[in-house]
Amino acid sequence: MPGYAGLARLRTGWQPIETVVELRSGISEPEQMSRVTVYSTAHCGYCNMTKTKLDQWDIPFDEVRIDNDAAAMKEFAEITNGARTVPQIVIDGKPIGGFSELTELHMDGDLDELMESY
Ligand SMILES: N[C@@H](CCC(=O)N[C@@H](CS)C(=O)NCC(=O)O)C(=O)O
Repeated sequence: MPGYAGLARLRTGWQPIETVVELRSGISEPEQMSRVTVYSTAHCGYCNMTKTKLDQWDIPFDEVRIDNDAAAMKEFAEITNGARTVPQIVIDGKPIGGFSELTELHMDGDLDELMESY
């Protein structure tokens, strides 16, 4: 999945980042969004590993490409409280960290628990 700067991949396909900001603030239909969002850039190995793992675990996710796009960067900075690396993974609006934190959550069984709860 290549991904495009300034776009986010939602259930409805690749959308402008502004759509994500609107969805997150409740302006549009929240059901268009997955519970998991991966903030990524191009040529990021950890981002690719994250997406591969989520696919393997059958966890649907949206993807927001933050490179070369001010609106996407702003959204990223706000939701992750100024994280310095990608990927950053957000579940139900809560930032959980990067690839390492995601795999730790999975190994501890906490990711399954988190995804089962709603
Ligand atoms: N421990 C982090 C590592 C992520 C990481 O190093 N990402 C690279 C891109 S693949 C990055 O953001 N590098 C920029 C930097 O370190 O400033 C994780 O597990 O997500």
